[in-house]
Amino acid sequence: MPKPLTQKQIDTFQRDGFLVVPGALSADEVESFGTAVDYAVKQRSRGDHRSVEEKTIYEQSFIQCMNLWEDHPDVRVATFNRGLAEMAALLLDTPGIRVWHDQALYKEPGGRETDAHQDLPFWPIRPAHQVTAWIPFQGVTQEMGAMAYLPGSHRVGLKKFVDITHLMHPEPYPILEDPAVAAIEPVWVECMPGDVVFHHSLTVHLASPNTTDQMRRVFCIIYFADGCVRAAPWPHVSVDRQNVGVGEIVQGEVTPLAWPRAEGDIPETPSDFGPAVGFAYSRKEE
Ligand SMILES: O=C(O)CCC(=O)C(=O)O
Repeated sequence: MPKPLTQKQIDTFQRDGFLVVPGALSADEVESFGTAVDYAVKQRSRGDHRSVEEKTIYEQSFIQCMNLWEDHPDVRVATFNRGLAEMAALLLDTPGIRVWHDQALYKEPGGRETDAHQDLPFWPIRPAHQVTAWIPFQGVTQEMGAMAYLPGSHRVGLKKFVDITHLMHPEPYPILEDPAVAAIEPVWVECMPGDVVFHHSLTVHLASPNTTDQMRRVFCIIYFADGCVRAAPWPHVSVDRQNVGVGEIVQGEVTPLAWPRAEGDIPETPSDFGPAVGFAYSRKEE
């Protein structure tokens, strides 16, 4: 089977810390994955009738619904899509890839920007072998909440926590002004349906506000190289739910292998999924 990425694309990702893959998904996949994620987001956010202005600063950036694969079998087909998982393996140059978690990031009309940040400081995992597939279900322009990336910022030795929730620090660390990256111009990426944008867990990235009257529908799959270990004791569902101790390999049914995986072999819902876990993933229960 031919590889889904060229060596040039892999080299670009390793140099820049992000890669746009035009037409990574077919029109049918965009349609069916989008319909499945729309439904799942609707289910998870049922009962939440707040306007954007009534939400917290973080919630104004997007409606975030994590681990939709667990309770929505139609989404599972997207999360464990073999083509995307193989791309992630090639980009991280590793034989095995697991899913850390998936998430919908739906930026509402009037939604604010996504503050510039790196992902890895949010996750207790090491080494820095993670990549996110950012999957838009419609074209995304800068008016709608396009992403921008600081090329090469994953290679400058920067690892700074930016509190994009604004809960601990009302003014999050201005990472764009950090001397390690201040000279790097952000590259804005507008995409078409079917495009998938991959970014490394240390790449500094941000997204513009949504000034249109349409929802920016985006789904993300976060992958990590099989063999990564838990880095720290602070809580995170992807390690706590499967009792991974500090220094232990992150593995189990909450973070299943996505590549290699046989065609049609899709993981089951983790055995601990139930009201307690489901509630944590729901924005509001009816
Ligand atoms: O989609 C966005 O607005 C932000 C996405 C992001 O930060 C991520 O995928 O790591």
